[in-house]
Amino acid sequence: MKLLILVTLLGLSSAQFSPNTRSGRTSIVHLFEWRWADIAAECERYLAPNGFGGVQISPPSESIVVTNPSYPWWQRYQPISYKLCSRSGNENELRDMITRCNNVGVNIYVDAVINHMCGSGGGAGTHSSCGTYFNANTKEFPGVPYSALDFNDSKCKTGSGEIENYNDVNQVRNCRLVGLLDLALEKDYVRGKVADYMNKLIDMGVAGFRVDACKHMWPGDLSAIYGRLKNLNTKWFSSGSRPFIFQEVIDLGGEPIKASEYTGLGRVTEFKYGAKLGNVVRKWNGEKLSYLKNWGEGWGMMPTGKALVFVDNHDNQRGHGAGGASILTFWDARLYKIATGFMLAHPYGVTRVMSSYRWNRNIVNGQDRNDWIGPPSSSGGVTKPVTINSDSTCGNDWVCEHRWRQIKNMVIFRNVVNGQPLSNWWDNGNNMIAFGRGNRGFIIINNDTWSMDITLNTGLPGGTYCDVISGQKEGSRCTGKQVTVGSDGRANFKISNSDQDPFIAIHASSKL
Ligand code: AAO
Repeated sequence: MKLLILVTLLGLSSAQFSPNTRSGRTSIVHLFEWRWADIAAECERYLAPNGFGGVQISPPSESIVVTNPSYPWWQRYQPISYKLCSRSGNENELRDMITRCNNVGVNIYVDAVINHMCGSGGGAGTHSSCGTYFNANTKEFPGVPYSALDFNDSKCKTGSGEIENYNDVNQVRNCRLVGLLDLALEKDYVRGKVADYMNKLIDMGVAGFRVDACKHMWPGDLSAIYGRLKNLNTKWFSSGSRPFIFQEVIDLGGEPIKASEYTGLGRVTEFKYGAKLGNVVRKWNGEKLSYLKNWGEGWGMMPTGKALVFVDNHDNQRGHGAGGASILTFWDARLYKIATGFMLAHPYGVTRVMSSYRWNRNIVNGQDRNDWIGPPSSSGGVTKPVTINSDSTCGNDWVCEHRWRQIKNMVIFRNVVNGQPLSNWWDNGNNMIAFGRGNRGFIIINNDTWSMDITLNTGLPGGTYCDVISGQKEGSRCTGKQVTVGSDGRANFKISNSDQDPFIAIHASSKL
């Protein structure tokens, strides 16, 4: 028995931190609101050939359908049951996607909404994505089934039943987050239903989970649920593999609930990363690129082995969640590429690339009144397919940041330099920096307002390399700038402050 407990503990403490990515792949992409059929095709035609490790998908569970406002993206964060039909497709399409992505070595991570069901004002009826009846007033969700006994309300001590004060840990975890009916996860029955849902997905072949709203769940309850999860499906993963767990906890400092309460259970989303990097790249608050020399733990972030990092996410790119105005998104494309390029070159954390859709912003006093708008849709809230243009960009208002040459090529860069230490740091004390990753890759950025012309030690073997930002290596030719590295490892770099993309990246596989 003791041995069993020890083995279980060891399993928990070592395994859930690995994204289980295959063959040297290192990054995840969030294909926010994509249909399962489109993700399956994207795995085969783009993600696998370009070395992406996996996809975070939008919640696959049955959700409420909201018509006022008209089919907002956030309706999917209001579960009605754990049946697998959603705006992205039905269970068969989900299964087909998981199978096809796994078959080309691209993992699927499910966004698991397990803290709550729909909002208390969600009404009663069959306005749900599989058409299952529910009653939010009486807290009945027969599709699971859950009844009023399975919710936390009796434990919440605020007058409104809502979280009123983030400084009160009990409120944050026992009361309703923005009106969402809060599940009683200390109940064995509720834990069982949640674990059944996650285990069904594991059997279908998913590699792990983004767990939504973890700040609002007690770590002990989460630990119990994770402990009930099966190992990954051995059709695709080696025997004994644990599901990758990355938990959404917004910890920018200043609240009693800390990310560190969750880092023993799995990785945690590091929200400081995008908020601070946004300030640096925008040069706000006197920040400079040269200050990034001790980026990571040196900036008060969690240990690298615990962190899931990103420049923006589906919340803070539209003013939800946290991070504030500094967050960079595709709307600021030039700075966004610099930030994403830096993230993918730097060794800290497991990296997640965002892939968005365009919507009509309506910013009034710094707030987007259209922050609710759902994915590109035809009438009735039917999500439009992701079409691919002849130049490999996406149509139908899908932004596909992961297909931008600079970002796609930096995903490859990260794979090529995987495991190499940060090396040969250089900066000008201002906004020009450069660093290498052992003898495998080198990046140099000019975010100053004047041009750069500098010779630096790259740490790379001598030869001619193709810059993967201004172009890329195609066969034996280079469509971008060429960089000549001498036998001493030194190379000259010229970057004008007015270059479209003021950075250069070269690596072992871009050698001509
Ligand atoms: C919708 C409607 C609501 C309605 C509700 C129920 O918008 O008006 O009441 O339905 O009918 C998403 C949307 C919500 C949506 C919900 C359900 O964002 O608008 O509500 O679906 O449809 C907190 C949580 C965090 C959460 C985040 C949005 O801690 O877990 O809020 N993110 C996840 C998902 C998200 C989803 C849910 C959870 C729910 O990623 O998409 O909601 O499933 C502070 C706290 C944070 C807190 C934020 C926002 O942040 O620290 O924990 O996040 O406030 O309330 C500074 C501080 C920073 C602070 C920030 C903002 O930056 O440093 O700490 O200011 O004040």
